[in-house]
Amino acid sequence: MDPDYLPFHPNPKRPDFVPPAGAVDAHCHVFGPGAVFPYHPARKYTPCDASKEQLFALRDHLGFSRNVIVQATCHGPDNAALVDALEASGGTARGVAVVAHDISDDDLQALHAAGVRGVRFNFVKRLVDATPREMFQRTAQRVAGLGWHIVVYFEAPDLPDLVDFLAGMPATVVVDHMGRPDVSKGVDSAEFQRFLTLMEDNHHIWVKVSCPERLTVAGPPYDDVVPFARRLVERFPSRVLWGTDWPHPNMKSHVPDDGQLVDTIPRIAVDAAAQRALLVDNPMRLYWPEEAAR
Ligand code: 0GY
Repeated sequence: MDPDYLPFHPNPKRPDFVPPAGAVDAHCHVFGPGAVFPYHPARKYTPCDASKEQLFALRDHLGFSRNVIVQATCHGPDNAALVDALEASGGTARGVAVVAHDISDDDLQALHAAGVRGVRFNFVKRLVDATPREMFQRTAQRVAGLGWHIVVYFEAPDLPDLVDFLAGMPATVVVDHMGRPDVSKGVDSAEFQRFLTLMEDNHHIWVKVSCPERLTVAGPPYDDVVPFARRLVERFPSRVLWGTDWPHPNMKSHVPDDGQLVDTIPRIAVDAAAQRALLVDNPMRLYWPEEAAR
C-alpha cells in the first residue's frame, strides 16, 4: 500500500546538539508494519510503515534515551502496534493511546500495564470525524482515575471553542504542537496570545514545543517557528515537552531531517537548565513519575 505523503528521511544527520543524559523524545509514532498491524479501515490517510526497530534506532542515533509513542489516527482505537512497541522497549518507551468510549476497565488496565500513561483526543477535522464532548469528558474521568493525562490535538482557530473544555479537564492536559499557530501572524499575534493566556490561566495545561516542520512557512531551519517555541519554554519552563514527531505523517512540503530538528533545541531552550527541564525532568515527571527526581 503506497503512503499518501512523503516517506520519512532515510538518513538523518547526527545532530550537532548533544541532548542531556536521559533525554526523552516525547512525541513520535510507530506505524504498522501494515502486514502485521493493519491500518484502520476508517483512517483518513495511509502512512508508510515505520517500525519500532526503526524508531529505537533513530532514538539512539539522535542521542535520546526514551520515547513517548503516541497513537496516531491511522490506527484508530486499535493500539496493538503501540502496545507491541512498548512491550519491546524494555521500559524505555511509554505510550499515549486512543480509546473507544466504551472500552472496558480491563482493557484500560491492560494498556496501563503495557506502559500507556495518557489518552489522546483529536479535534483536527482532516484527521478524524468529530467526537461528542461528553464522550471525551467521560473518558477523561475514567483515565484520570488511572493517573493518566490527556493529550489534545487541535488547530489555533479551534481554541476559543475549546477553552472551557480544556479548563475543566480532570487531569493534566498536554497540547500537541503548540496548538498549531499560524506562524505567519507572528509571535505577538492575538492568536498566539490567546494560547499563552490559556497556559497562564490553567496550570494543569502543558504544551509540546514540537513540529516546526509542520508549522513552518519558510522551511528549514525553521526560523519562523523557533520564536513561538522559545516563548513557551521561557514562560512555562516546567510545562513543556519536546518530540521529533517521527515518522512525520502527512508531510507534503518537505522531508524533515530529524537531526536538524534536534538542532533547533538549543535555539528554543537556550541554556542547560532549560534543556534539562524540557528533555528530561518534565517528561520524566509525566511518564515515569516513579523514577523522576522529586
Ligand atoms: C502528528 C500529526 C498529524 C497526524 C496525527 O494522529 C495522527 O494521524 O497526529 C498530522 O497530520 O498533523 O502529530 O502526528
